Amino acid sequence: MRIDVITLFPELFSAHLVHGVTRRAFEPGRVDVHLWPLRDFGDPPHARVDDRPYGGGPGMVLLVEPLERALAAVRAARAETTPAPLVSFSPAGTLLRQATVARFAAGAGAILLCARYEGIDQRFVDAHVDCELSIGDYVLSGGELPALVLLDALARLQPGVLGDARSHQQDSFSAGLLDHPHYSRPERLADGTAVPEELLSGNHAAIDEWRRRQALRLTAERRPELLEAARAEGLLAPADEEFLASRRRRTL
Ligand code: 4GY
Repeated sequence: MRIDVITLFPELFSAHLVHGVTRRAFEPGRVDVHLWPLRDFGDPPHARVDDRPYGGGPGMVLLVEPLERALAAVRAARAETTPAPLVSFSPAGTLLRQATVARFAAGAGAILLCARYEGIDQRFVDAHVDCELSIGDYVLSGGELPALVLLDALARLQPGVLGDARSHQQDSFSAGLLDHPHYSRPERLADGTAVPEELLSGNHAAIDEWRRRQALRLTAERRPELLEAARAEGLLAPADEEFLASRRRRTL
């Protein structure tokens, strides 16, 4: 898959592309990331990409024409049959969820537009942006971090990127539930706190059951709306419902 990124700060991406387990996703033949410095498409003589907002007020707005030149260059370089979606990031976008990430991972790629300042001239958004995404209810100073969030979530879904194919079938959300807690050595800390005994039994069925129940418990406690969605999607087995019902009886 090919991802093109239009940004005023391409250097913000390089560390992420070369470090960590996700680095392998960005090796040849996997997620092919192309960075397009928006400044290269700015208006002469000083490569201007922004100007003051009509109506007044603080800050600057990204200009339509540099954005259209950058987009045309990207579209030409992609030589697409079906045009990739142009994605921008703002708190006004649709909340990014694992299901959306999975849809992107199954597709042929995207063009990510990272805004800065007060945002993009709305005429460019209306004419060209296919999808606005939000990564949460807080205000950032640019679209680069949200683009990196999407890239990271996409990277770890690429076949062969996580060492063990099971690790993303079992993680949060793929089962519609939060992940169970994890423990490693030592079995007992200096202060006496121990690893749950179910995990030390060597009985894989008992371990799986304990982990499933922990995932159900954590999701019920922290994110009841996710549990409701998992139920509506038919992701809860009769044994899950029995466990949840027994917990409800205990807490009454
Ligand atoms: N939250 N989720 C977010 C954001 C800031 C456009 C420049 C967010 O996705 N993006 O806070 N973006 C951007 C918005 C102008 C600053």
